[in-house]
Amino acid sequence: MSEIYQQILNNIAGSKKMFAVLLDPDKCQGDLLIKVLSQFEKATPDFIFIGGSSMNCDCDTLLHDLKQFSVPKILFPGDASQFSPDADALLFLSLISGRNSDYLIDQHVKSAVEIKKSKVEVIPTGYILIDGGNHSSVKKLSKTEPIGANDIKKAVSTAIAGELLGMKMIYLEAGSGAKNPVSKEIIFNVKSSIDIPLIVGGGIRKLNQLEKAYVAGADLVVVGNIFESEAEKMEEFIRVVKDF
Ligand code: 1GP
Repeated sequence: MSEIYQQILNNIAGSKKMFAVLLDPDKCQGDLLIKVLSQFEKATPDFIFIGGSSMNCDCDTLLHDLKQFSVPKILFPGDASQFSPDADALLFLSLISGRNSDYLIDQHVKSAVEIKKSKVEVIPTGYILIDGGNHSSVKKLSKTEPIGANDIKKAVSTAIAGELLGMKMIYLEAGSGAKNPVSKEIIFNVKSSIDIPLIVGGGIRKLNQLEKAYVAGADLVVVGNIFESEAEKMEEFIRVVKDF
């Protein structure tokens, strides 16, 4: 079964840009959860990504809270413990910009049997951390160095390596709350070099940054941080994508 991946491919074939809201289960509780749910009543993104950076992040409860919405819920896990059989799909992320075996293959080995037994759609994704101008939690937790913000050559060859290894998508990540989102030059050059879908996220908090990422070649943009303080902005972000 690869329904969600097929949906992504179909959207790209139809020149439809996609938008995902990232929810961190550690934060999306209480008042914030109420605000998010009321936003989803007004407008829904193409996908809801769920994942966080803490070890005890409870994805199951948040998936349960979001059950009423038919939007596909995709796990974007910080580690193996964040797998939930209740999700629609899982980004099986390998941090190919880093050289820490834990995030290249070890977390995958830990969760493989449980994932295989479940009905969750698995989308192998090459995860590439690009310097976002501050210390991201991905950098801290993975203990890896990001690719330089202007190092187009390395970003491109890393993305191509991921594609050649059989990964089905590439995710260019500046880190949640990044000072600088991934540059349009990196997005454009990576997109031009691969034949698989391109996801971009990290530090996008304004509509013009969202538009820039799409114009440069992002197929799917992920935004999380800004909605934690300004959940009401979600509707206008979703409108931009629909009008794009
Ligand atoms: C982080 O790419 C996502 O993993 C989203 O980043 O939280 O900065 O929007 P923000």
